Amino acid sequence: MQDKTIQFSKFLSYVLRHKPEAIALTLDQDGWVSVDDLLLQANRHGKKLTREILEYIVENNNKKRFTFNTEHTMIRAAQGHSTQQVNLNHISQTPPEFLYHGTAIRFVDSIRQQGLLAGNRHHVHLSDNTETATNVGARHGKPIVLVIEAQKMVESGYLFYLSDNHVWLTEHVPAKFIQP
Ligand code: HQG
Repeated sequence: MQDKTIQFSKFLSYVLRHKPEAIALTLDQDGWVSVDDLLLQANRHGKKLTREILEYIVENNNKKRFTFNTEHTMIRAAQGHSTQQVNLNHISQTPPEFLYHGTAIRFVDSIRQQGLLAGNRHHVHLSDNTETATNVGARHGKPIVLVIEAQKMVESGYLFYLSDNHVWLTEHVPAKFIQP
């Protein structure tokens, strides 16, 4: 099951975050799509995805990347969208005093100049613990964890959101809120 689910999980990230149109899916503004439609279109496009595999992935995905509604009739990606179809209506939340952003050492000079940019994603992703941030940074190279003065950002009017899977999101982190 494991290998197969990693492949399906990547496929789900692709269609639920980035390119729903690749399998003729339309997501609603909050990222939801009906499970029936997803299974139908996936299978029409050659992916032998079943309800059972979907249940397994949503439950066991290491980062809880996908969420069902309570009836398990709808599914969405918790965060990480780039498709213009979605504009997640996250409720803004008060973050802890500090949040952490893991990145690769080679990006630091640019980040210190421009601040943290969302890039292709809709938001900058932050963690409430350094361990997660280190793992996120290590995806890009030798990791370094930047400390973000989240509370000071709030005092300056910046908004923060918490995704279904506990990733802190904000649109931009100006360099002055990144600790030296
Ligand atoms: C960097 C994974 C230069 C930024 C993880 C990062 C996370 C800059 C990279 C989620 C910059 C973007 C997001 C600037 C930002 N100059 N580099 N001004 N501003 N960067 O993958 O935060 O597996 O888009 O530091 O667990 O690494 O997708 O963002 O290194 O939660 O579920 O540009 O992705 O989750 O890389 O990761 P990414 P990220 P999933």
